[in-house]
Amino acid sequence: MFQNLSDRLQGIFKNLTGKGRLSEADVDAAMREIRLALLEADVNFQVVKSFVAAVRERAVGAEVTASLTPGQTVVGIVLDEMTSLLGGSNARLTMSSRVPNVIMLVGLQGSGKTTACGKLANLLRKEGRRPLMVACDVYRPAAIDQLEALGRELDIPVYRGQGSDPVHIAAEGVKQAVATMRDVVIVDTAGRLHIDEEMMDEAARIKSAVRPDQVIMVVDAMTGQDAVTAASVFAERVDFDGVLISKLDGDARGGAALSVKSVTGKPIIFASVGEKLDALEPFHPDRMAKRILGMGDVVTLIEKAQETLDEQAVTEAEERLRKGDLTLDDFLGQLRQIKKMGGIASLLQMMPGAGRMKGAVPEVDERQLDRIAAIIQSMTAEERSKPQVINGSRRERIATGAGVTVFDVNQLLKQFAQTRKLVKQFQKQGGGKGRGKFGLPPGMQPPFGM
Ligand SMILES: Nc1nc2c(ncn2[C@@H]2O[C@H](COP(=O)(O)OP(=O)(O)OP(=O)(O)O)[C@@H](O)[C@H]2O)c(=O)[nH]1
Ligand SMILES: [Mg+2]
Repeated sequence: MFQNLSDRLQGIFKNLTGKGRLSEADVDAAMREIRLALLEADVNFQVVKSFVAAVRERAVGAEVTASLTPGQTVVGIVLDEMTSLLGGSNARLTMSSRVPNVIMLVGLQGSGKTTACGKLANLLRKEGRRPLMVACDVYRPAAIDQLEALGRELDIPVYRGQGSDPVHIAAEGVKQAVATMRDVVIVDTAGRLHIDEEMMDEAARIKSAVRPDQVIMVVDAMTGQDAVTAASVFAERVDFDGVLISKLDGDARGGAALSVKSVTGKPIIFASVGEKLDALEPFHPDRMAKRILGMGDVVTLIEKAQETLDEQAVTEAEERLRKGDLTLDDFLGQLRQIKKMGGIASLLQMMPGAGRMKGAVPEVDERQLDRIAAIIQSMTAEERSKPQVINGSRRERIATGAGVTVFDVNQLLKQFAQTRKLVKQFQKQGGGKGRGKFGLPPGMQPPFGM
């Protein structure tokens, strides 16, 4: 999959990571090569441009860490940006509580809609659903036969309806599902060679007749830019919810997969990786990026270094704590750790005894954490380490910078002062051992109740 692109990028990285130091010229040369490799993979020009710009900007401002060479740092940034190019987090099929749910597949001719219909039905059945496939490609009798053959192979019913009006067949298909107790309907539609008015009009009419929970655009990974253009026209005219990228098992260049999210704004939900009926899987942007960059080992190394970095920060904070001089930066660090671990609510759930206190566990507004972070981030380095310098006019500036009121800033500073006092007392009492996981003494938490 994406073999060419993968080989090219790996070559570039080998060059980069082999060097102990990176000059700006090294970075520039690597960026030029990455740009070329992406263009050759048929990634959309604009997408390439902003991708390279983003990587370059981060690479220039990147912190140099002891555990990674500059080259490895750059590779880490490329991985990160490529993951977000592919959609960032995993997108899921979202369906309503209505019965039956309706999923409609659209796409250009030969993109793999009918096959995807069977694969999706198969996947959903594995999740305990009872699918019905509806054949709305009335232009080629062979298309209906094809879906019926898939249905027989999978032992999943197919509704073929009567007449030649796909809108009517789709609507009747939904009724059929109700009558036969099927809880999810998958509508296969006709594709055309090019996106045209007629095709989009028909898709729009089927859509308004059956009101699908999800419209999925099937995009052939082998076709590159054309498919992405078609998808973006479709997004404007008919609108869809997500992409199923097909034929990823072939020697696709990668352009379609890498461009479609940026160009259409719609996430890739599924990847089809073969002709067999079980060759459909949820799409994971992070795994795909790693695969393209072909770098299991390097990735592990980078992730490890990241962890050490966090550990280092925690140890440093603990050191300061022991001396009793907690800074606002430490505070921010604690907040970030908490967020990373899934937020306060999930953290509280993990605490011993939390189960017994059901209902007593306070509802914490996670947005408060963001607000506190915003306030601290609006402070200068000096203000963070010596909050006592924060006078009235500084408070106003910080409040404006963070988009909060001066009252909020005052509250945070007050809570921080109290916390610091507590820490000092705690230290005097001979505490310091048995510190909480986050460097704060047990029972002490950041001031999220401000
Ligand atoms: N290798 C591979 N082949 C696929 C995949 N998905 C579909 N195909 C093949 O692509 C061809 C077209 O698939 P169809 O499902 O008929 O495509 P379609 O979009 O329904 O086509 P029309 O109905 O003509 O618009 C078939 O030969 C499929 O076997 C895939 O993920 N991998
Ligand atoms: Mg078809």
